[in-house]
Amino acid sequence: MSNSDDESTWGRSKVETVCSLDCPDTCSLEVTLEKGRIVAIDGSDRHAVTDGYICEKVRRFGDRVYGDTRVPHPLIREGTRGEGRFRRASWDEALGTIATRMIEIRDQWGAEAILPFSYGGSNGLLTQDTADARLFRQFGTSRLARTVCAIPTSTANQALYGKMAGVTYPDYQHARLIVVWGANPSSSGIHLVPHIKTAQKAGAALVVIDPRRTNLARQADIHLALAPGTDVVVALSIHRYLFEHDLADQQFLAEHTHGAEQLRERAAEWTFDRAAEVAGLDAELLENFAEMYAAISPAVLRCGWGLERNRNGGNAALAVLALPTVAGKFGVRGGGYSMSNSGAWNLSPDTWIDTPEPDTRIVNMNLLGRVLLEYRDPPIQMLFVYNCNPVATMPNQNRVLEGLARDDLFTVVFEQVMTDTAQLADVVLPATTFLESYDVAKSYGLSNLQLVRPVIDAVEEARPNVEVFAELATRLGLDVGQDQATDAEALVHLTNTLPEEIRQPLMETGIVTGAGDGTPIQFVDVFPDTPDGKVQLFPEELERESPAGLYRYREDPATRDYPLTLISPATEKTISSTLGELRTGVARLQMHPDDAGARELSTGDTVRIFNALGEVHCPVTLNADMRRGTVGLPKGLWRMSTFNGSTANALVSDELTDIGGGAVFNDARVEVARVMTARFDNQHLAFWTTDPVDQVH
Ligand SMILES: Nc1nc2c(c(=O)[nH]1)N[C@H]1C(S)=C(S)[C@@H](COP(=O)(O)OP(=O)(O)OC[C@H]3O[C@@H](n4cnc5c(=O)[nH]c(N)nc54)[C@H](O)[C@@H]3O)O[C@H]1N2
Ligand SMILES: Nc1nc2c(c(=O)[nH]1)N[C@H]1C(S)=C(S)[C@@H](COP(=O)(O)OP(=O)(O)OC[C@H]3O[C@@H](n4cnc5c(=O)[nH]c(N)nc54)[C@H](O)[C@@H]3O)O[C@H]1N2
Ligand code: SF4
Ligand SMILES: [Mo]
Repeated sequence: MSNSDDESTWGRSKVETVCSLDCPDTCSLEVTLEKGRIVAIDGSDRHAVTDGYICEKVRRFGDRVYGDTRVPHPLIREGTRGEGRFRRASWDEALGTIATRMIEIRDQWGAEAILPFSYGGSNGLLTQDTADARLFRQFGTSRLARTVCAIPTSTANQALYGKMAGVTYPDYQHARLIVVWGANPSSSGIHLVPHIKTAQKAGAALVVIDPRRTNLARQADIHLALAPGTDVVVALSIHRYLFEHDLADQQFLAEHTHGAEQLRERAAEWTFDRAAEVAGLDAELLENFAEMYAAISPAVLRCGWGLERNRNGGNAALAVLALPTVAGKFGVRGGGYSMSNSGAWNLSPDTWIDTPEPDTRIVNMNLLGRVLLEYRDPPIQMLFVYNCNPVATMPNQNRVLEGLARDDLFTVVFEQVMTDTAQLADVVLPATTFLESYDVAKSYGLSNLQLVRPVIDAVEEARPNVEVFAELATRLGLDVGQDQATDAEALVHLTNTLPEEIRQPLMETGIVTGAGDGTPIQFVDVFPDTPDGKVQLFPEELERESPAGLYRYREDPATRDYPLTLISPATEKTISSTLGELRTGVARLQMHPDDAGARELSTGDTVRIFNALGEVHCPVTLNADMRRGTVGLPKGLWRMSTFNGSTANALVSDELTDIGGGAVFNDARVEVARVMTARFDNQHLAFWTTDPVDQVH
């Protein structure tokens, strides 16, 4: 069903919807259709923050919708696994095959031998944790801990402040000091950037804390190019300074917090000199920043996700997010912090799933390779992947590939396009995109809920998640609700469970704005919803979880063999691996000229980036914006984007963060060497040319 409600279906028309991809901005979109096909996608003015413009990626989303890599109909594997030979199947045959296999596996091994595997995908409330959750809960499969992103930061944020909403983009204009810490909004949330610029024009100072000189860092008053993984000590040195110089807001601490004394004690050892030495910074610059942060208000801190993806990530997030409390930065517009607002609506899928979670095995998704190869009692016999592309996005790629290569594993991949993961499936099911189905987008950068609606008919035989899981459930004899067989019905069901003050405006106007009219002031409009309403500066449960205790630093694991730190942040070309199929040109390693000089490398040389886990072959680009000792590859590459079919995740271990069991994507240690002849893996080599402007940032 198409919603091209103005003009004739076959003429040119413009239709409004919302981008629900895993991006904090949730833009309002204007999609231009001709003869029922998308011809252009742009930002609309409907949402003030979108302000009529969107990123280049989604402007090109039509190329994905109608592209060659799209999965047009169900597929069943014909050749050997990985060979990429499939035959066309009907939905009936594909779902019948899956249902039969699920029942056989349950009878032989128990239902916990089935692992549903999903993450962001289209990121809305309908595409995940609706019919899928009902089905898997009722069937009693293993449960997935969705830890690949945001778990250290959200665990820290939740422990400190509960689900308190953060400062939203428009209020950055009111700040006099903006601190961007481990975030790169120029790529990963572009609508924040103009608000930062406006504030700067009005005299606000900007500080960026990032191992790379990002676009924003170039325009900052202070750029602290710290070594990855050392944020915890940098933040602690500022806490120490605030406490020691009587700059901590004692009245606020007394009224609104617990645990300040314990935090002060843990920070005591981190003088500027010591922190600067560990973090590889100039101690004076660090001190300048601390003085600025103490002196200037309103000060807002944008905490990103780059700082969580290492062995110290949870404690880093805690120490950073505790800064506005200790410095007393709340209670004014433009003051406080922004993290993720995804919890702020307090919406739990349990409200609309109405099937309790079974007490089955919980599997941390970051361990996928290990899980497939090593877990027993029962071993995983079926992996059901949807909203996710684990070959491209999970740690320890070679172990993931080895696991997926198992002969006795039955893999279902429910996908929009033929991803690297789908290539290894037994059955591939075609999924709709957010332009072909209903959803509810919950913004994690702003504070709103918006309705996503189909603007075109589903391409070929693609179907929305809810519909497919509902049908599969029926085939398994399970009850997922008779009234929820389509995404439209499921939308009505879901929204009917929402409080009336949310449901009504959402269904009538397509948008609901959160606390404080969408621009909440912390400690004025929104407050911590911790058990006693206070900020927990020393959450005991995390002290027990964290291997070295709270606010403790764990040493750099670099060795002589692998002295360089590899990071792999978001780029403007993909959303995680989504749209990776449209990359033109091979990816490039970004490396500081000094590190390159020491290895006699020049721009354009083909290099081997390696450690004990794997190796990546691609050209190198000398880039003085990288910190010395830190090299960068893009996040979300498809295998075809390097010479040997391996990406950054082939070098990332499946060890976990200190808090929350997160992935350590930015904590890989590697060495880099020139190769005269790259090991070309022809199956994955898509290009023989390289694209010189293909930079990390
Ligand atoms: N274009 C685009 N937008 C996206 C995404 C995408 O893939 N592409 N992904 C979306 C998703 S899923 C997420 S989670 C967000 C992530 O958005 P961001 O929070 O911006 O996260 P990253 O891009 O991972 O890293 C941000 C910055 O952290 C730096 N960094 C790396 N290690 C460290 C460290 O140890 N300490 C500090 N202080 N900085 C470090 C990196 O150099 C990078 O510039 O973006 C979302 N938006
Ligand atoms: N090296 C490195 N790796 C990283 C990161 C990093 O910083 N460095 N960051 C990590 C982060 S922040 C994240 S969030 C993860 C994300 O990792 P993933 O969750 O794997 O995200 P995507 O790569 O976008 O893959 C989502 C897939 O879901 C499909 N999809 C979208 N909508 C639907 C739908 O409605 N139905 C179905 N069935 N499928 C759908 C898309 O086509 C896409 O292939 O990657 C992580 N991986
Ligand atoms: S990916 Fe982000 S910036 Fe791009 S259209 Fe979607 S919400 Fe907007
Ligand atoms: Mo993410």
